[in-house]
Amino acid sequence: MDAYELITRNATEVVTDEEVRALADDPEGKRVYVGYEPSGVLHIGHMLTATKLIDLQEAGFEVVVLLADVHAYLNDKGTFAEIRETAERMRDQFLAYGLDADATEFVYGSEFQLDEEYVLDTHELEVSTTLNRAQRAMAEIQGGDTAKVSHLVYPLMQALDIVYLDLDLAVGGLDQRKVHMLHREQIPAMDGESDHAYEARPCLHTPILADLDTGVGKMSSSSGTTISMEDSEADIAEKINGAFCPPTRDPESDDEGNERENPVLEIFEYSVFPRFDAVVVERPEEYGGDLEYDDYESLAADLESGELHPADAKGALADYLNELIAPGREVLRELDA
Ligand code: IYR
Repeated sequence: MDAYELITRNATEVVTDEEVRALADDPEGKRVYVGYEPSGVLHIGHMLTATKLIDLQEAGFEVVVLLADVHAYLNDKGTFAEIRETAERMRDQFLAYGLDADATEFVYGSEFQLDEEYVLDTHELEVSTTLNRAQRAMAEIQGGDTAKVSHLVYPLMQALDIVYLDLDLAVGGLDQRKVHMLHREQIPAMDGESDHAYEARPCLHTPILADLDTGVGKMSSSSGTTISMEDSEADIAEKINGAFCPPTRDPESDDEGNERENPVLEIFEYSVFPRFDAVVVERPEEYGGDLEYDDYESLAADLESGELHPADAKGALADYLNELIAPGREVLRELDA
């Protein structure tokens, strides 16, 4: 796979394609990042963007993981001391998941976001951004029902992070899109206090997984079922077994199954196939024997045609996910020992 394919596979969108093509031409020394509000334990949403970071490392980029402690504080995720403690638990889990330790830089937001220049730049953005715009940028990120002043400062700081970390590409789930658009519009108009370049950077957005149990709406770490590094092999099997994964879908029918997403297929596509050369679905001889898939499309086609039964697909998915999660589970066990 060439660099452009590695960058864009499974990406919902890149902004702009032209800028990303230029990056793909020369990844050497270029910096890409994802920022995470520290939560202590990685869940499958973190793993999806981490898979993209692994793609980018394979393409030759330097990866920065921002442990966004100040942002988590602004989003009411606990006291600052609590957040710092949970952040420390995340680094080793990312490495256990497969990020290359030699090509990954972990940065805490508080290492630079409390510096005078950064704070003054935040204030400059506060002056130039309307309340309405900042609030809209936060719609899909904000925790809690009522917007606080902190929720308006949050996206402005995130827009600035891309400048202060000298990044060449900002990566995030599709829920980060409006913050990235704010970055692209507001940053080039800044006077700016620092020596960093106040230029808009390209952005890449990964899909958001559908709700595991229903396929309706988005999977969330705060409600519904999610899969995390803490899950045992049995937990994973049970959760995947209960996931929404309809058998064959008749494209002519308008039954509600056609309007739902299939989270089992999504996890195969975004988290499993990028990490394995092939997926083997084990079946007893009497049911046709093992099936082997070199790519996501052939597995999805077999599920659609009925050749692959949902129960067999789920069994295989649980096994592959467990293989991806097992090293992180071990890290958590050691941290808690
Ligand atoms: N908004 C992210 C956290 C975050 C991401 C980046 I990229 C930053 O520069 C700062 C914060 C979230 O929703 O988790």
